[in-house]
Amino acid sequence: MDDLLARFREAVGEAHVLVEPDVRAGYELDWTGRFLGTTPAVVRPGSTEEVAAVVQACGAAGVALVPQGGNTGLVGGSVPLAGEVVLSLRRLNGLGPIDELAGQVTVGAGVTLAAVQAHAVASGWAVGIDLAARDSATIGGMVATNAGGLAFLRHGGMRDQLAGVEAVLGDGTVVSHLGGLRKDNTGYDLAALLCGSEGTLGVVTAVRLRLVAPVVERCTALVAVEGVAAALGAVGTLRRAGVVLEAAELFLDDGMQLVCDFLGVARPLAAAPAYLLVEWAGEVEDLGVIDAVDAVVADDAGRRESLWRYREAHTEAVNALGVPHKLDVTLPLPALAAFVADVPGAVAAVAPGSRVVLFGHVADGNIHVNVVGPPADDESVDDAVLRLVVERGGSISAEHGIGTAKKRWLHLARTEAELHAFRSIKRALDPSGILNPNVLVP
Ligand code: FAD
Ligand code: 2HG
Ligand code: ZN
Repeated sequence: MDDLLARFREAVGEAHVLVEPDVRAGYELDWTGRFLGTTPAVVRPGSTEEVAAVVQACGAAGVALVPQGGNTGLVGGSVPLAGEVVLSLRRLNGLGPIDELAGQVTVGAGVTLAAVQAHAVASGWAVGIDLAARDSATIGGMVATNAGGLAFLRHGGMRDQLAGVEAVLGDGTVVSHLGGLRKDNTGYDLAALLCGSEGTLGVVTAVRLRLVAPVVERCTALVAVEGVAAALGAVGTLRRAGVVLEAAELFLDDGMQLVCDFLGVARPLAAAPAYLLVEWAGEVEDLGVIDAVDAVVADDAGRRESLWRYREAHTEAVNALGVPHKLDVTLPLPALAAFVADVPGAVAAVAPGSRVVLFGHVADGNIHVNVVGPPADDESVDDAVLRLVVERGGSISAEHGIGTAKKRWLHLARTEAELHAFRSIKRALDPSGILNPNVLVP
């Protein structure tokens, strides 16, 4: 290890090899507090060449590494659970010029989403992806997890925003395809493959992003609804009427109470079984097509943001209750209402007395099942919920990925032939198996 640390210092400079326990600590624990590891060193390269040098040094020493961006991942994939070196990409924070003709930009992997959003807005463009962790989550981490988020309904996920990627593979070679050509039919789409690979195939160092047109007139409404079926019905009505929805989010009444207590704010409207938060490009009157019993509508930035807080603060409010088991799942839309109704019972059967908080991106069929109560290492609740999801035709990961948290259940979602192909790809791009070896691929 001393030799390896010396090679790291040579590659990135002494100041960027962090070995002090109190400095390492923030890189060793995940955002949820459920996954805690330990690392001999956190290495912070400042260029693609430095990343390649660190990867080569790890390869030569046979030491594994975990790439880390903002450490906001929710499946235990960004922390060194088996004593890996942490490779922090946050210093790769360059923002390239906006390509006004193509509507694209190239950015470093360590740039935060919020920084790219501000950069795009300053040039009259917007980024087609958004999430509540925007101030910390990095573009490289979002590529690695193929993040979804709040704008998925309108613009798709991270893979849909990609026009190219640069990455360092497991043997230290650099693959770079950042030209951003819209039509470019020249073989394997490495950007699409690296997207969602969770740091197991390559370390993303730079990303070419497609930008979208900014929305000039935007409205947000929080609508009281009877439940999931009513929320989906309202979304369908709005879409059929030609309303261009930017987001459609759902949370339940106990979530509303939890967030109000956590933030110390009043309820924005009378209690209802559930709440649908919709955002659209248009005018306040557009909401008239749905039959809303009670709704609060906002068309200025300040009031819109305060409505969003009731939804976005769920994750922090749940964390304040205790260490959560997070099960981010998708169901076919016709099965969603029954799933939401049945989950509390399925949880109670294996972990009586647990608190279950359900919310999510309803129009995408994506529900975040949060369970607080069972010890961090007790997986019975995870097992019960994921099996229920598969029984009902859903996916065990909608947008957060597999990480270490769901690796044990990947076989429920993928055939043995698919897993065999995964392993072959892993061996080809990371022959010594040093890139995040304990996540995703069983
Ligand atoms: P990290 O947490 O650092 O890493 C995540 C994974 O990516 C790890 O496996 C890591 O090894 C790998 N990785 C990181 N950087 C690189 C790189 N440069 N190259 C290769 N591999 C890398 N997710 C959603 O999809 N939708 C949401 O709406 C959403 N909302 C969130 C809200 C909150 C409050 C929080 C805390 C999280 C939320 N997340 C959401 C989860 C998280 O923000 C995303 O998974 C995000 O993409 C992680 O980015 P990161 O930079 O923090 O990555
Ligand atoms: C969100 O949609 C994130 O807010 C986090 O994906 C979900 O906290 C969660 O379970
Ligand atoms: Zn989400």
